[in-house]
Amino acid sequence: MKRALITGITGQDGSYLAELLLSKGYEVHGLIRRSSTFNTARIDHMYVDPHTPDAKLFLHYGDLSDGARLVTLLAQIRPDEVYNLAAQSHVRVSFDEPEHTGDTTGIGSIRLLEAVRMAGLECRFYQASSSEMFGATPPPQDEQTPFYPRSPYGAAKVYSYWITKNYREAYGIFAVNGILFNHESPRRGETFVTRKITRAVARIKAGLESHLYMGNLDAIRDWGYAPEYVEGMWRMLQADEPDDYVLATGGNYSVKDFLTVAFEHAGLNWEDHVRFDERYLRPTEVDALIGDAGKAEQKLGWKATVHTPELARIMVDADIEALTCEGKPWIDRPNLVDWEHAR
Ligand code: NDP
Ligand code: GDR
Repeated sequence: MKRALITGITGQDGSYLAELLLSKGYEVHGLIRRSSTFNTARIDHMYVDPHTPDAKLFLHYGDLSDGARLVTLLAQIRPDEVYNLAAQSHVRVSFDEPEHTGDTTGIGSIRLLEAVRMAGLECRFYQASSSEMFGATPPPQDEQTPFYPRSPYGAAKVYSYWITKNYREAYGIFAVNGILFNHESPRRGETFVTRKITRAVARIKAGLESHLYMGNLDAIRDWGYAPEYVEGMWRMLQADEPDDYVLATGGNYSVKDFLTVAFEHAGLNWEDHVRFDERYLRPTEVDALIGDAGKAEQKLGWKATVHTPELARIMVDADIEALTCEGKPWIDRPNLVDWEHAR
């Protein structure tokens, strides 16, 4: 039985990846942060009491800012695969908290890589790199495209990208960068633009709200479906050689396009409901990200099948359903736990 450690297991991707690895028979360990409120809603449906003999999911307190804890944990767990998904992942917030973002999203990765080395492990290592690293470099972007980050978040991810590559070259660690373009789902954090829109559509449709305040509607993104992207992460670690890969759909949609599809799916017109608030603008914006995932298709057999319009409809349906299920645990919301239908 293979053993994996996921940092960021309570996030969108961490929760889908944990499901995927459990379904493949892995023993899964997750790093979680101590919080005064519960922060495990996305993984509660997978959790079974660790005292039961069939328990396969184990959670450990820790933080990417605490290097000593990472060494102890890695030495104790001795995973075959480490997925570093933890980060302060919000680009707008990274302008408010640049130092914290650098410490977590940047230096956090070297703490984890050092922990792998100090624990003397021969594990495979996945780094959650991002299309935000391309920033101002025009699309289409692929593995050869130069980086030009436009935020403290993007700059921190560039550091993590290079340090992952450096540890591969310097110490022979099987370490890979997955350069993932935006990927979304019903589990997406509520302040990212897609989920903000689909939640608002559901609430406006139900008569609970009438307006939605937003920033730059002209930004272009390549939005894919998160469950497919975690499959790509896993495939990168099963390859014969460590390498870096872009995962993307190749789609070209503006925030306005996403608004149009999402509101129309609920029989609404976005122009009746969306208002501008400059607080959602960024000091420097990334205008257009459109990925070329040809290498992943050729070498890993990975290809996105869910494109942005279908994704928007999946998310609107899930948010409408979530409103009717408010207060129920996630396991009772089929749209949130069943992603097989999209394959
Ligand atoms: P989320 O924001 O949903 O999840 C982030 C996770 O990191 C959460 O589990 C969070 O814990 C954890 N975390 C944050 N800070 C720390 C810390 N200091 N120590 C330990 N854990 C921490 O992100 P996604 O799931 O969307 O993304 C996963 C990774 O992929 C991130 O690194 C992100 O930057 C990157 N990425 C995401 C893309 C996307 O489109 N989703 C595209 C490209 C890259 P808690 O729940 O306690 O807050
Ligand atoms: P992004 O995602 O910055 O691409 O980073 P986000 O959804 O936050 O923004 C996408 C685009 O929408 C514009 N926008 C708004 N964004 C938010 N959040 N709220 C608004 O009200 C709003 N109005 C317009 C933004 O300006 C931007 O152009 C995500 C994160 O998941 C990163 O962690 C990841 O690395 C990248 O995707 C790839």
